[in-house]
Amino acid sequence: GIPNKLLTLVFIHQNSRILLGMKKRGFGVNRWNGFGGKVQAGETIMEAAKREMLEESCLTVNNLTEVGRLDFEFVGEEQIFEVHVFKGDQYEGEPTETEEMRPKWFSVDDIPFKEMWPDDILWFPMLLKDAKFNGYFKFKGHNDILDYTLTEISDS
Ligand code: 6U4
Ligand code: NA
Ligand code: NA
Repeated sequence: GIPNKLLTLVFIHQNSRILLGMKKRGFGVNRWNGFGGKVQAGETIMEAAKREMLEESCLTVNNLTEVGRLDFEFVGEEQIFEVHVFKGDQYEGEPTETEEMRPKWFSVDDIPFKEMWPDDILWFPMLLKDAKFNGYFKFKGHNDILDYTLTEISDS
């Protein structure tokens, strides 16, 4: 088959707050999301995560760690989206609106799941408690999850 499409998804999570961005164009438009995008030729996935974070929110994150991997199949599309999820809590700069994203801090008790990708509510509890996770989601269109698997990975 064809190689997976590699994507990054980055969250800044500090205690009771998490930074999300309203996607203003392209894939996932009008949804609150993490920051990220396609991995380019010649860069590592970590480098891509940092670059997209800076491009989309004007922040440099100093302590990103990879916490999850999520594979997405969209019915009718051959290519699997392989999303590498990162989080960090130390950054430089001020969250700034860009052409692609409007950043906003949310309380972890008030995350706008109804305006997010429908898989997010399933794995956010793991993200917020600093667990690591692997998932697979089969979507019909951009709203309906037909099948999924989700596994929390223990560090020990
Ligand atoms: P560019 O080239 O920037 O115009 P675009 O089509 O806007 O590309 P891009 O690069 O922002 O897409 O990448 C899509 C983003 O959406 C990545 O950060 C991964 C993320 N994403 C994709 N499926 C997702 C899903 N089901 N749940 C989720 N994030 C998802 O939370
Ligand atoms: Na992007
Ligand atoms: Na992109």
